[in-house]
Amino acid sequence: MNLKSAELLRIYRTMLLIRRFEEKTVQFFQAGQIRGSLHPCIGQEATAVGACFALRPDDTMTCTYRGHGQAIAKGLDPKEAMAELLGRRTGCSKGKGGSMHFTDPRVGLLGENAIVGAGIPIAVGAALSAQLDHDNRVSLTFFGDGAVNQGVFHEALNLAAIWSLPVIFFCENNLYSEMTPISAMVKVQWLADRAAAYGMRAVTVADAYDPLAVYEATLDAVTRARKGEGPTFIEAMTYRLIGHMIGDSEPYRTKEEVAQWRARDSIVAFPLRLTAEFGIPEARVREVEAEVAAEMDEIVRFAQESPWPDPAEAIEDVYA
Ligand SMILES: Cc1ncc(C[n+]2csc(CCOP(=O)(O)OP(=O)(O)O)c2C)c(N)n1
Ligand SMILES: [Mg+2]
Repeated sequence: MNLKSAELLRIYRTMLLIRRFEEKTVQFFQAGQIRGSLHPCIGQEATAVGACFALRPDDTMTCTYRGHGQAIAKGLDPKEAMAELLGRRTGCSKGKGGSMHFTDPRVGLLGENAIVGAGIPIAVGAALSAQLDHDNRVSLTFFGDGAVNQGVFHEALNLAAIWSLPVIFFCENNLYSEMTPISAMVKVQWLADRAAAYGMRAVTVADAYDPLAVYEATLDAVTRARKGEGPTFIEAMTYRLIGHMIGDSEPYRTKEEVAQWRARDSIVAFPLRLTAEFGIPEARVREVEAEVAAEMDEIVRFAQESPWPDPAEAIEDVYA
């Protein structure tokens, strides 16, 4: 691992910002200020940040309805993300997309997607365009363990393998698909085995609460893809620390199981590691935390002070 202190702190800063951002979205949702449904990524910050840290700004990415953190890690302005959630005109989708439809082509964010598995073929298409353009870009798609039984998952993986496309299939295996445990959906132990069956490289990150392990696995996949060595499937073992969505009373898992993962929370563990393992002074870590708090105030102020869209704008940017 040859990351410099500044890079390690940037990883922590982004993870912490995402955690604080998501906590704020929960508050706004409970106060009735965010409409629709909300699927926070609390607990899964290390996958979002570790993976996106290995990407260039011009690389493309797709993700799911649990994608606020991934979008921010890819470079989406968190002010525009919060404004989008509050339905404001300054939001990344002009306030018309909401929580599950963050999109920003300026940072390679080709979109969140509410349909399970639907971002996967879009990412394969982006990888094909990168291959045809010879521009060395890669494409990464985040999806959950629940997506691996969708037909399009298999079609997309096969196509990417036979055409050696520069795509990274990033599966966040958080052990549940909504309220269904993975053991009730899949007979194999490792989802990576499915991808290997299509003839691509497939790896499992056993501890995807460690952003550096995620980064290393992704960087390796990205390096291979840029060299023309084709796709990689990454299965990242992670866990969401709160319900599937706000309103989920979590009857399908035990408090003990959640507590075990909470004890390993990367937002707590990683800053301790920065000091103990990498020798970064604690004062620097505290500075980063203060910066994040100040940035969050600014994000909330920007979103709340932003104008509402005019009803006449409702059908602008709609393709039919
Ligand atoms: C095609 C399709 N089927 C069903 C749903 C309903 N649904 C929404 S989220 C979800 C669970 C997906 O779980 P997973 O892929 O593991 O992602 P996670 O929520 O755990 O991040 C389901 C079944 C949907 N959105 N799209
Ligand atoms: Mg899941």
